[in-house]
Amino acid sequence: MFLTTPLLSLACAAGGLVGTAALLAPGTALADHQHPGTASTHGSAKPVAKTKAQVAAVEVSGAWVRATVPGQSGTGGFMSLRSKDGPLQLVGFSTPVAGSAELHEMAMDGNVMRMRPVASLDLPAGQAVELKPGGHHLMLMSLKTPLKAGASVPVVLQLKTPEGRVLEQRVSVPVRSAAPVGTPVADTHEHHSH
Ligand SMILES: [Cu+2]
Repeated sequence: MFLTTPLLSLACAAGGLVGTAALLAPGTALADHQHPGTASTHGSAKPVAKTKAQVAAVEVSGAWVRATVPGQSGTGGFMSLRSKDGPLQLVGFSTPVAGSAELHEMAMDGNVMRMRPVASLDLPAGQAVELKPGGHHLMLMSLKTPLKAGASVPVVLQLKTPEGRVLEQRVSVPVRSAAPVGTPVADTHEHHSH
């Protein structure tokens, strides 16, 4: 078992970056992530009832999760999301393969790219919002199993309506060693192709 997480490989996995350290303190973000008013649907580890996961409030395309290398305990998930009707907010996600799941963004801090947790991501109606290397991404941490290219990962997206209701949408996300051709990548130093 590899219990320690090299922070550098975390940053690499999520952002396709090289040579920058991610100043991420695992666990510190969780406090930001609690929504006391919507506690009932916000548990990330709970299995989701089938009837509840039937909503397809957003159109998902180009979804992928970056494959891991031995010893790597965290990785990034990417996709394009388009809310079909009204505006929604992506407020979190869950997956059985990760002990911890957060929404992250990557941003320049001086001349260093860092990633940090965000509480939500706006999905304006009818507009594609990209989760991509170098930008916003799903952060899968404390992975329970290595993720091999060719496998797929079940992910449940948590989508909040303007009324404050949280919908859950299930997506099967393929594991890939690199971004699918034609999908947006903010950072040009895409380098890992194990
Ligand atoms: Cu991240």
